[in-house]
Amino acid sequence: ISLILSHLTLSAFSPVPWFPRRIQDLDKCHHLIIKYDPSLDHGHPGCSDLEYSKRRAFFADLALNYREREVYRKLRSLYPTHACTQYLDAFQQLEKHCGYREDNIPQLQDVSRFLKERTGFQLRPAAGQLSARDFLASLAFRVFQCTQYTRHFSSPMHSPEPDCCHELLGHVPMLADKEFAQFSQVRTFPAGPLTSCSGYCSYSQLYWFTVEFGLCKQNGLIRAYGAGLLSSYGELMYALSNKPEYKPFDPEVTAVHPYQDQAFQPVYFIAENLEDAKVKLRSYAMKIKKPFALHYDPFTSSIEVLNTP
Ligand code: TIH
Ligand code: FE2
Repeated sequence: ISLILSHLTLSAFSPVPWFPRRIQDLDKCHHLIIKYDPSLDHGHPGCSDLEYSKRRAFFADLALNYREREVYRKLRSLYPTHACTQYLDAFQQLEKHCGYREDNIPQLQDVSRFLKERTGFQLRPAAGQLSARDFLASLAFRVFQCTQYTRHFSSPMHSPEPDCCHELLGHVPMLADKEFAQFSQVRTFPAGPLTSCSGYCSYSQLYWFTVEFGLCKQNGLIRAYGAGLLSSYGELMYALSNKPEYKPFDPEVTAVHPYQDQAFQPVYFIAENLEDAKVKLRSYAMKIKKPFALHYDPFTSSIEVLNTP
């Protein structure tokens, strides 16, 4: 007994230190010895060779980002029970035609071509997160602006900002659905050019609680269609856990609901279905008085101002 007790006391004071127990844990073993780092060690033969250092940094980045496959693997396991059917259908297509795989990062051009054929949406590389006005304006042309960098490796299951995991796993599958593509364009158009006018910021809120964090009913169950949920393992689990508050999607209420982007959402809005959400949004947008009317011509991909005061 005294042996067991001394063991218990010992382990209480010195718990087993962390060490990798599963092969996936190797993602956390990336501490580097900098002794021979060419940029720090003056005796290194490549010390003053900038090109060489850059190339080394490039490969170091690849190695550090290796865990991206973890984001893919974990999210993919949640989709069948958490994502809406539109998402699941498109995801299957993307795996078949677009190089969506655990060990591959799909290329912007390939995915853009895929979307263009299906729904007319195109992807465009963005240098970083854009203003709501610019972002929404591009949706009017069925152009989706994509960030190019990856989330920090210390937090693969949730990122406070969009990154390429969010664009590829969150937005792209939904943009491959015809109905949703129309939803994204109809609702925001002509929001872009108007978002800077006072009183029109409600479009950002509507975008946030639908395209980013929207939930919908499907066969009596709640499913996610918002990209911010579909790209975050942590928040996708949380959103369908019954812990947050749920409200029925109603543009009048949603448009004035404040949002925050640094943590999980305290409130989610549930749509009856995507068609219903689209109809409601359309009639909401029609009721808003606008200083000028706009018309989008899909043949020339341009916006015309119809009447100016
Ligand atoms: N939270 C999302 C993710 O982890 O993928 C990224 C974001 C979407 C919208 C704002 S931040
Ligand atoms: Fe997004």
